[in-house]
Order: sequence, then C-alpha cells, then structure tokens
Amino acid sequence: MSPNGSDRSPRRTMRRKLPQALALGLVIATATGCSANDLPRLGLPSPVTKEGPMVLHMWQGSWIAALVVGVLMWGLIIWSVIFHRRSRTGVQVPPQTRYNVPIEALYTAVPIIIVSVLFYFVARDESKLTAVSEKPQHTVNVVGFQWSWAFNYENTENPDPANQQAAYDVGTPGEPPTLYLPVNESVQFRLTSRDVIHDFWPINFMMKMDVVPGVVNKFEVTPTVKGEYMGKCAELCGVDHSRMLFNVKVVDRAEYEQHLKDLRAKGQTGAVPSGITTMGSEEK
Ligand SMILES: [Cu+2]
Repeated sequence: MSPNGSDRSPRRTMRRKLPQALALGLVIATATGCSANDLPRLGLPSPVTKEGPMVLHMWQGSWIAALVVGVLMWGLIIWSVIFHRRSRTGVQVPPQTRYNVPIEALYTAVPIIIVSVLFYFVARDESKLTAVSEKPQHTVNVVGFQWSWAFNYENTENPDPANQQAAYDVGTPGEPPTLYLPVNESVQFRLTSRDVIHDFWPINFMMKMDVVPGVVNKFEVTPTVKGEYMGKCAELCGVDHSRMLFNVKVVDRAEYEQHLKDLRAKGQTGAVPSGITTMGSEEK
C-alpha cells in the first residue's frame, strides 16, 4: 500500500501483460489465413450471383456502422480512464452528474436512430432478395429429406413424376448430389421438405432459406460466375445433419442441357416425390 492508500501493483501487472496481449492480438489477426483480397469481405465468401453483392454490401455497411459506434465508445472509455483517474493525492469524490435530461434523451434517441437506419436498409434489400418473378428462366424443386437433397429440374409447379421433359437427381449423406445451373440465367428454387425443417444454403449464393414440410418457400437467383461451389443444410435436422451436403456447378447452357440429358439417360426422368403434402400450399 502506498501512503495515499492506493495499491500500485495492478498497474505494474498491466504493464507486464500489455505486450503479451498485443502479441496475442497480432497472432489472432494474422493466423486466420485471410489474404488482403479477402479482408474487405470480412469473412463472407466472394459473391457468385447477381444478388450476392447486395448481401455483401449490407454486411460491410453493418460492420462500418458497428465500428463507428465502437470507436466512439472505446474513445470515451479510454478518455475517461486517462483523464478522470483518481488523483494520487486527492481523496475527494469527483462531481456526480445525475438526472441530466439532455444526455438521457440522447441515450434514447441515438439508438432509435441507429436501429431505424439499419431496419430501413434490411427491409429494402430483403424485399429485393426475396422477390420472385412470374416466369423465371429455370425452375428447380429442391427436396430436403433426412439427410440429403433431391433436385427436380424443369418440372411443373407441382413436380410431376410422369413429365418426360423433366429430370431429377438425388443424393445420400455418403454421396452428396450436385446441382447444375446455367450461368447468367435466372433460376427459381422451390423448396419442399419430406420430413422435418431443413434449410437450403448454397454458400456462395449468400442466400439461404428454410425448407418447411407442407409449405413451398421460394427464392430466385442468377448465377454469374462459372465454377464449383459447396452447399449445406443450415438447420439442425437430426443425427446426420452435418452430412447433409451438396455441390453446386454453374456451367454453360450447353453443359446444363447435357447434364439433364445424362440424367434422363440414366432413367432419372420425371421427379422424385417433392414432399408437397398440403393442397394449395403453392399459393402461399
Ligand atoms: Cu437438414
């Protein structure tokens, strides 16, 4: 204990701990395997659809807003820690401010403004991301089941097993299926489940949606970058949920047509049961 009653050992401990904390921070910042190109995306994959950049910009904007608030708060904390420490000699209690109406009004108004601005951008982008057109260029009925996926290509509203023009593919947990899509053409996913709630998530499409029994959820994207991507179920749906994976291949129109032909040649014409169990659920 010093003569004025303060114990200075915590300060000495802090001086010793600070370099360690900085070194740990540096390791965490550099050991994540991010390159300079990945950094601006703040952990999101690169978008490969026409709609993807909208999600990316929303994510980046939210981070910038959070960072502005964070920097302001850290600044205020550090400022009070440095400039409003107890003096080594003084023992008097500093001025206690209470019932400051303008400051309390500010505490209420500022968060409301922040939430309203975030809400505006979320509502604006969500309405665009979930909009579906009357006549998409392609329709794929995605069937989720414990624990894999089936894709019914180019079928009718309520997939018809007798449709000779249509084709389907179905996977297993051990052999995940591959969803083929033509590049630069719009595709509407019509999501149906045969058992429990799943969630269809082609990761690089930056869009996922629940797959609910008895309901047809829909969303539409236009893939713009050819390549092979991964997808998974994003809703805990049972013991083999983690094996409910699929691949996505965005290819030329010709390769897409050829893939459907190959499926038909293998006898995979028509559709697997879609899991649509409620009549009229199409209209929801
Ligand atoms: Cu699932």
